[in-house]
Amino acid sequence: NGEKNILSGFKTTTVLKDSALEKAVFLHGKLEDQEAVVILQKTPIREDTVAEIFSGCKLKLEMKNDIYSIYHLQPPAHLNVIKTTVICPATEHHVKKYQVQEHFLVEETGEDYLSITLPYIKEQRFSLQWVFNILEKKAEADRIVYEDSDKDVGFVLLPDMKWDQKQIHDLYLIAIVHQRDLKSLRDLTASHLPLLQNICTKGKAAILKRYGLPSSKLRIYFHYQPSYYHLHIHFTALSFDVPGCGVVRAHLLSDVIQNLQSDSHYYRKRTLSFPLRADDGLFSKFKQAERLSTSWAVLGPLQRCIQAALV
Ligand code: M7G
Repeated sequence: NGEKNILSGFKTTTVLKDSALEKAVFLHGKLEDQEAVVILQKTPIREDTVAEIFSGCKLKLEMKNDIYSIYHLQPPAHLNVIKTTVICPATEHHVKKYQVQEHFLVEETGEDYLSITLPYIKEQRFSLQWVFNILEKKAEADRIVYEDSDKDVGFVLLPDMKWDQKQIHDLYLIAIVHQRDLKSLRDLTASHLPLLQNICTKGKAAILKRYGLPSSKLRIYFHYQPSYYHLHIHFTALSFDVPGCGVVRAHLLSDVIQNLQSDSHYYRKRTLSFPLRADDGLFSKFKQAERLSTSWAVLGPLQRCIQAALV
C-alpha cells in the first residue's frame, strides 16, 4: 500500500531468539544507525482462507511414500503475510526482554516489595509513553474496542500489540485503567474493587458484542511482574496458549477480586512468586539482598520447554 520499506536498511547484529514453536524470530540490529528489535512472526492460518489458498496456490511435491505426500505450497501473496513488529529506538531492556535467558523463580514478600522491588521499578524499566498515548488518543485511537472514561473506574479496552485481529482463536486485548497511580497488583486494595468489577463486567460485555466470544471462553488476568508499571489487564482467548498465561506470571482477575473482598490488604502482604531472567536488574537486587538463598528454584534444565509459558 505504498509504505516505505524501512526494513531494507535493517542490519542484524544478533538473533535474540529463534522459536520454531512460535514460528517467530526475534532480531536485534541497527535501523538507520538506531538500535532496533524486529520480530518476524508467521500468522495462524485462518479456516476461512483455506479455499482461497488451495485454489490460488503453487504446489510442489517434495516427497511421496505410499499414502503419505508432502508438498511445498506457495499461497497467493496476500495470504502469505509475516507479522512484523519493529521497536526503534530500542533500549537495552527491550533487547534483554526478547533474549532467550535462564529464568529463576523469586518469592517476593510484602516487605521485599517495599524494600527491593519498589525502589527498583521507580527507576522505571520501560517508558509508559505508549500507554499515555492510548489514554490520550494520540495513538491507536481507531483501534479502541470500548472505553469507560470515568477517572476512577474507567479504562480503555483495545487489541494487544501481539494480536493481528485476523482470527478469534488467538484473541488478545488489554484493558488499561485511566487512573495513573496504580503500578501493579501490589497497589490494589478493596477500594479498587469497583474499578476491577467494572473492567470485568464491561470488558466481557464489549468482547461478546464485538467478537461474539462469551466470558466462558476468556482468560482474564494480571501479570506479576508486568513489563509496564501502569495497571492493565489481559483478556485472552482460552483456546490460545499464549506465553505468560501460566501460573508463574498470571493472576486471574476473578481470584484477585475475591482475595481483595476477603482481605483489603491481601496484595500488600502476600508473598508473590514470579520468574526473573538471570540478567534482570531486579534479580541482581534480590541476590544482593540475599533474598534468594533459600527461596529460589532453578528452572534451568526445564527452561527450554517451559520458556514459552514464562515470558
Ligand atoms: P505486561 O504484562 O506489562 O508485559 O503487558 P509483557 O509484554 O511482558 O506481557 C503489557 C502488554 O501490552 C503486552 O501484552 C504487550 O504486548 C502490550 N503492548 C505493549 N506495547 C508497547 C503496546 C502498544 O504499543 N500497543 C498495544 N496495543 N499493546 C502493547
